[in-house]
Amino acid sequence: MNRFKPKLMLAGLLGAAMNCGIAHAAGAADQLTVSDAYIRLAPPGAMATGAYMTIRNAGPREVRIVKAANTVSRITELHTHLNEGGVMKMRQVKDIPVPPGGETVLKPGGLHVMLIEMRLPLREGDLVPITLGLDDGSSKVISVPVRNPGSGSGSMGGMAGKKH
Ligand SMILES: [Cu+2]
Repeated sequence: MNRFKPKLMLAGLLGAAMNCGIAHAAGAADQLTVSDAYIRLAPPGAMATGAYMTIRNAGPREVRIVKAANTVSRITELHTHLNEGGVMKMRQVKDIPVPPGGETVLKPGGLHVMLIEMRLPLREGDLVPITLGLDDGSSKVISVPVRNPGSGSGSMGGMAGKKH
């Protein structure tokens, strides 16, 4: 009953369009590389913070990130910032597309992964696994360091959050 039949395997290859998914664990995740990822160290007591990164897609078709999860917050959402009458507001988005042969940059003031309702306080240097769920059902796990935007030579300067 469990005997492996090479003939079946060949038939499977020929009928790949129908059998796709069986031995296809990684999928679009294989095409993505993530660099410059970090989680912004939020002030003590903050209920939420953002994760930022550059996502490159080496594949021939658009890949959409449709969900995210992580180990340190109860809720993980995909967000963007919109300028509404001069006021920057965060808005949840249903997906984040990464163009074929191109990249999408998640950065402060733009797209980001939102970590909401922290389970534990983050410390600078912590590594947080974040799982990105893709539109083909595959997923990619990345290890993201916590960084303090106020320390070092921050690229953004300014908005350090010191004003009330
Ligand atoms: Cu947000």
